[in-house]
This record gives sequence, C-alpha cells and structure tokens, in this order.
Amino acid sequence: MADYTLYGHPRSGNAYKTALMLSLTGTDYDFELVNIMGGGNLEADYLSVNPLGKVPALRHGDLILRQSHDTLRYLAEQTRQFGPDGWDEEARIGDWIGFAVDFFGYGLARLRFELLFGAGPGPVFDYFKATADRGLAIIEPYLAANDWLVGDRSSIADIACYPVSSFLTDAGYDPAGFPALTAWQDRFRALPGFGTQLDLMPADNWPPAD
Ligand SMILES: N[C@@H](CCC(=O)N[C@@H](CS)C(=O)NCC(=O)O)C(=O)O
Repeated sequence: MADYTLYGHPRSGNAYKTALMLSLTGTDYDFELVNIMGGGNLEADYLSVNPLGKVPALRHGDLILRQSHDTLRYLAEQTRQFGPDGWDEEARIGDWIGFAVDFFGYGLARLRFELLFGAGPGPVFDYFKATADRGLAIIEPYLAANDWLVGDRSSIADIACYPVSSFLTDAGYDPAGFPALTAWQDRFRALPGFGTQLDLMPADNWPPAD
C-alpha cells in the first residue's frame, strides 16, 4: 500500500492535475476510481472522504486534501519539486492557478463539457466561449515569449494549467491557431513521469465505446 491515495476519474481535469503531480514527482500512490459519471461521487462512502462530492481527493495518512490546487502545493512542499523559490514566484504561481480556475475551468472545460456531455453549441456554449477566448488570448502570447509559466523551469503553475489546456480540440478549437500553447504542451509532455489521464487514473471502461 502506498503512502498516498488519489481518488479521481480519468474524465476529470482537476483530478488529472493531482495525478500528474504525483507522477512527475515520482511519488507512489494508490488510485481509487470514483465514478463521477454514474453518481459514485455522491454516495455515502465517497462523501465520507470528500463531503463536497467532487474529485480529486488526496489522502496522506490522516490528512485528506480536497482541492486540486492544495494537492499541488502540498506535494511541492513534501517532495521539494515544482514549488516556488521565494515570494515572487509564489505570487506568480498563484496568478496562474487563478487563471486555471477563472479561464480554463470556467471556459475551456465548460465548452468541452457542453460538446461532449451537454447540449452542444448554443447559448450556454457561447457564454463560456467568451471566457475561454479571453483566457487563450492571455496565455498564447505569454507562451510565445516564455517557455514555462513561471521562471525558466516547469512548476506547479504548468501542472495546474496543462490538463484543461489538453481539452482544446474537444472544446471545439483548432490547435493550429495556438502554436505557442501547443509547443508548451509538447515541452510539458516531454517531462519525465508524464502520463495521460488514463495512464495515471486507470479505468476499464473509459472512454465508453460509441
Ligand atoms: N475546486 C475543486 C473542483 C473539483 C471539481 O469540480 N471536480 C469535478 C470533476 S473535474 C467533479 O468532481 N464533478 C462532479 C460533480 O460536481 O458532481 C478542485 O479544484 O479540486
């Protein structure tokens, strides 16, 4: 049994953040699949782990973390990898974690959800597209001038932003329109320990057959 247990689902961009951090830092973990597609996240067993009924959750001994970005900060401290060096980096990492929530979580991730699981194109899609467009207009020129989001090395800022960035095509965008973002994704995927959602959070029947 590993010291850490990750509760998640391969569909979840937030759980993928924690899974990537565990894998990129070479931290052993057990994986518990929570079937968020079938309501497993709202069953009593899982609510005793996370009363919010969301994934991820990360257990380490008696401690349970229930926010993806807390898991990144915690594992950065535990492993001394991918964390900030000083308060300027801490604040810049905070900016990108905020970006991941404000523009990717409430933009790109919502578009993907609408196209794959929701009503498809329509007023809800258009509402979230305005946010996603705004976020992409921020990150694309930034990455045209910088290899990594904070400083000159990969950090938890990149780990917070990569998962939902990988939904670009599923969210209805043509990646060819974002050369700097896709070059950064290539750099990120080349990091030792990188894995896909399914590599890091295995589930027998995901994605479901068409
Ligand atoms: N603030 C949370 C958000 C977690 C979240 O929204 N998880 C989604 C999957 S990406 C979920 O569990 N959704 C199931 C539900 O809300 O029923 C975090 O950053 O960890």
